[in-house]
Amino acid sequence: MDTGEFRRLWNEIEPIGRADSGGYLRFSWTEADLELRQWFHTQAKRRGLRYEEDRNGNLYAWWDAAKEQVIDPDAPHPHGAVLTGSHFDSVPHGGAYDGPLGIVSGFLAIDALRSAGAEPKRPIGIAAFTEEEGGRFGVPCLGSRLMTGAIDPERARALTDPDGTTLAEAMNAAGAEPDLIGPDPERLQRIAAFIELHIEQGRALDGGESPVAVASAIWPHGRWRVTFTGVADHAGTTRLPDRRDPMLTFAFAVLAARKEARLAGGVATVGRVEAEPNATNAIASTVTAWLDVRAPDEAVLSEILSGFESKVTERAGRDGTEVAMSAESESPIVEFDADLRERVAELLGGAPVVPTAAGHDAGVLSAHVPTAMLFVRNPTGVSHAPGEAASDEDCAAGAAALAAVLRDLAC
Ligand code: HGY
Ligand code: MN
Ligand code: MN
Ligand code: MN
Repeated sequence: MDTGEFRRLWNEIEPIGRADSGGYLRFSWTEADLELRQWFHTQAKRRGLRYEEDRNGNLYAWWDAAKEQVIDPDAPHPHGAVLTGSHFDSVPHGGAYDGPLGIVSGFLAIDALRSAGAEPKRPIGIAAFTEEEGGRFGVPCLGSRLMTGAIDPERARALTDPDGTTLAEAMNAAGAEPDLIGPDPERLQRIAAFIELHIEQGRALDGGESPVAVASAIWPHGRWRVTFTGVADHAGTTRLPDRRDPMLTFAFAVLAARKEARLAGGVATVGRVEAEPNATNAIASTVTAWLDVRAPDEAVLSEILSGFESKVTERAGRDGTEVAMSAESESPIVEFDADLRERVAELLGGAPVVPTAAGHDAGVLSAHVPTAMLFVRNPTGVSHAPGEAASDEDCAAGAAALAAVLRDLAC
């Protein structure tokens, strides 16, 4: 594939939602998201693809088969579509490629298949899933979780963004219908395979021969809200022994998370924190922090969590504070479909097969549909930050690899 083709399409979305930091503010149901949705619609129309929005705000562009044929009668969904795609939304000041690369590559792959005269025997679709990062409402992969029934729609509607706006309010303001959100088993039943192309989020491919890898697994992971409660008081006149300062327990907790993760062999991060009343000259009354923990297996994940909880609870006792922990989202380990993974890796000339510690809609869908992922080389290894990178050549190679996979599975 010509790198110019990639660049021309990429240039169309590159400015949307870009901040002065060089990173992106593309949160679901905001102006930037609506602009990206419109762009998706335009791309579908431009190619004569059938555009569709599902009950959960996920978008699709379908290249329907002239006459659907059963390719593999033993496959779980013999008449189903081959779906590709990813997400538009970003974390605050996230990179350009995380998500949108998979959607742009879907359109480029369909263009390449058409230029080559390929004809689908089953529908090929491109999806744009909503709120994959949980960057606005806290729960990652919200669009795919709703679709697969992995989250209660009532709970989803009530999720709030940092300004206190609920998902229901945000959808209403954007002209969408929050009353309709929820499981969509019939749609899921019509998908035979899902292939998500994504920027690689570490340096697994840097310095190697291949610009593209195939995913083997996703580490189990989750997000927990940790609330530290103490007593607000004067920063000058309150004697140290009289304080019940939740900031102290919080500080200990950040170090404990790191230590437990290091000892057990996983990773833990506190990347977001809010303090009340948030005054320089007052001891805080409450500190709320969000803990992100990931590990190569479920046993290591629970070891980190239980170690963290017991150390922090013990420390809270000494600080005269209270600590409460609640899971906001949990994502079990994902082992991608072995047959599909081998088929894809072989088709791509023995592409490297690597695990990842990042979550994806592909992970959520993999519990229902044979799923595979392609990763495009990232020379900086940075992600969820403006330094995320990929060369145009590697992006074009990724789209060509995706085209080969779609052709193999659907044509
Ligand atoms: O891995 C993540 O943080 C998100 O689910 N993409
Ligand atoms: Mn991400
Ligand atoms: Mn992503
Ligand atoms: Mn005063």
